[in-house]
Amino acid sequence: YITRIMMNNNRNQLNRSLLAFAALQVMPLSLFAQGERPNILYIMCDDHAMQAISAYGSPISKLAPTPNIDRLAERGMKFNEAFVENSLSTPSRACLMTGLYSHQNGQRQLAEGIDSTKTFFSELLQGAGYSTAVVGKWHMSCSPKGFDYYHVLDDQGQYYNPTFASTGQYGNFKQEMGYATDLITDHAIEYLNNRDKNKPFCLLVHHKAPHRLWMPNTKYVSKYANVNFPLPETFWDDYETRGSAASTQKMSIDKYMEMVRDLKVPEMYDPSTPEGRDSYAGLMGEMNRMTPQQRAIIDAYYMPRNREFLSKNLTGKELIEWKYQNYIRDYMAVIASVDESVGRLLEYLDKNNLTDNTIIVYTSDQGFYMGEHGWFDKRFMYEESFHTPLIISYPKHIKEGSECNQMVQNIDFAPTFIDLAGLDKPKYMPGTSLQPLFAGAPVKKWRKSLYYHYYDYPTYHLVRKHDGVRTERYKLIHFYGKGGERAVVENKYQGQPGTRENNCFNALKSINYFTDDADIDYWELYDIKSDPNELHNIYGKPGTQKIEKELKKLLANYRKNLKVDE
Ligand code: SGN
Ligand code: CA
Repeated sequence: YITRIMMNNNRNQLNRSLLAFAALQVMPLSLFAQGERPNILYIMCDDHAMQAISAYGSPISKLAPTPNIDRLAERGMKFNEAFVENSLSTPSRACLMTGLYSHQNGQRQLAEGIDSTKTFFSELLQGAGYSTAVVGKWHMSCSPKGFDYYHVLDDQGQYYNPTFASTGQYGNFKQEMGYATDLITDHAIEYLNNRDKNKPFCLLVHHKAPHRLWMPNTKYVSKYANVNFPLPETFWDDYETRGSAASTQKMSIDKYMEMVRDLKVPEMYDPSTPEGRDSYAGLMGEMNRMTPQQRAIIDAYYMPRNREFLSKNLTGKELIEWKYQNYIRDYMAVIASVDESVGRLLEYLDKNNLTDNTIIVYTSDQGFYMGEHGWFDKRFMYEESFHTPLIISYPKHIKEGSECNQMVQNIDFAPTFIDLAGLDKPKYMPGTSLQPLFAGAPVKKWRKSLYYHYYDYPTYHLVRKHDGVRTERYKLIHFYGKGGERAVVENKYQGQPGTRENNCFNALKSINYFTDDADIDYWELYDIKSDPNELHNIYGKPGTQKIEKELKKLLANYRKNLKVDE
């Protein structure tokens, strides 16, 4: 592939020289002179919850620590209040690349959407003389742009022996042997070795892990077999004070975490229903990719476990708790590989004298439910999925072991990278460079609220559309929209035959997935400081009128200023 990079380099050389020349016009020369522009290593895992990073201290993470990610936190700054603007993969990635909210970049739902004419921050960095690369899960409905090198998975990617497409050959996916997290790390290191060393680099390492179906690597599959993870406080939430969306979702561990696919119990295959067949096909899709050697190790863990489980005939709460335990065991075993990957990358930077001039960002594309409220998956504006982990190390600029409690959001990444590259932020970007926060002291002029908007309904997990605002203390959420099939007209691609959105919609329709179809329009309000688990919706309660009015005004202002159209 070195030859391929070189060929590509020649082809693009003229273009890039022109861009670099253009960038020179806007770049402060002093930065060049002092050689201050740092390398950027951005590591983003898919669905990595804060609860699964021991630096954040959750009870489950203490039983399954992440020493390498913690090392990064010890070297740098842990952001305790980092959020996304739409808790879903493609929208988060579109936001990262464009620095725009979903309705501004077009990527509202999971499949089609990105307006690929928008400038990606990678193009700006490339034009400013950075060597740019992305490795791993790309998950956008356009090919990577603004990258000198890419080596990306097909769509969601696979855990075992996955397929990748490389620079200039997007769409031409070829299988490689190994485990996704290891392969992505190998390719990241290959890029670091082969890059143009006269330039600073910006490398995005996007892990597929720990996305559903949480398939561990052979060497870690039994790592937590004997660990009993404590249940989160809200595991048995009955959604009593909330509106209907919290009850009509399809992401509860109890009802919607699949025994066959998600929990790897193929013995429970039920061929008589479409759901049963899908679940089995989903599991086999991953299992059948394995080599006989890989498969033997995986089977040697799950088969005896399943025999014991089936012999017990668990029902009711015992069955739900079994599902929870084995979900967390697999998820944490998948994280063990992610943590190892971070260790390998840190070691590479150390060995190659790159640590001092590299800013490292560790984050996820959103938060995730690890059993809180009885759930898995994400999507809601409730804390667990609205939050995302964020740890940044930047030697000499960020004090070791520091923490930031000011609210940041994924709209801030592009402005931060643009700022680090010595460029001015394009005016149309709503986010803010995080650099002022690096000094460690509270920044007075920082934002005091955030806007969030989720659009991906009706589809998997059936989470209703909502938008809202969060301040340091309160959160106001507006749930809205037509129910079931009637919502399709509200979405740009879902009703258009031939689109992936439409195919997905039809597949779900054929299994009668859209059981919830009330039109909704209601509010929820939480006092996050006194009720961090958001169990008490206080909207409309006596004494809340003033704050409701203030927050509604704040939300209306966001919607007006950002030209939100639904
Ligand atoms: C897949 C998953 C869903 C998940 C979405 C979005 N189902 O559709 O559980 O919510 O991706 O995830 S699966 O059967 O394919 O595993 S995201 O991280 O890409 O946004
Ligand atoms: Ca994700």
